[in-house]
Amino acid sequence: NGASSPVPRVGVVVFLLRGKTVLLGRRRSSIGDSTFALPGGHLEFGEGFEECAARELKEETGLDLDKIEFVTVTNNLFLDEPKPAHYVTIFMRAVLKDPDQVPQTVEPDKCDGWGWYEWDDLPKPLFWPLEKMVQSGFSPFPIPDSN
Ligand code: 8DG
Ligand code: MG
Ligand code: MG
Repeated sequence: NGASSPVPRVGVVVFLLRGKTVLLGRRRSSIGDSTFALPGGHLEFGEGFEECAARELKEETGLDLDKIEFVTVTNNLFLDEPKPAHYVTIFMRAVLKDPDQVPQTVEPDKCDGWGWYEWDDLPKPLFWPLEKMVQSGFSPFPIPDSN
């Protein structure tokens, strides 16, 4: 299973919602370098989606999550990259356990820094899997319960 036989991998990423804003950071990676992306990473063997979301957020931002839930999944081909990749990306959403907790740049080699961005005024350029969702009219915010 080396470079000659690439396989699809599973990414788990999180819409961390705070008021009308979501947490984004500028990527440092061969894939999507310098674009704004959600925190998240690779699903590890034996892990649940919620578990992976909580672990990656802790590793990348120091933040603790609450109300973690599945939102949607997309299939993303990065075939024009120097190292072609294929990700099935699981999109979760969550809120902060402690609304006053501040994101830290724990992995400065992978992300320039985190910021809260209004959904109606997102930074550019977005990492294209996210850009594609925005273009389709997708919103990560839950529909308010009418009951
Ligand atoms: P790890 O070593 O911590 O497990 O992985 P990582 O270095 O944090 O992985 P990542 O690149 O941040 O995320 C894994 C893949 O998920 C990424 O290469 C492509 C896919 N992915 C998307 N959209 C997004 C997104 O908005 N943010 C992140 N972080 N990954 C995304 O398709
Ligand atoms: Mg990551
Ligand atoms: Mg990571």
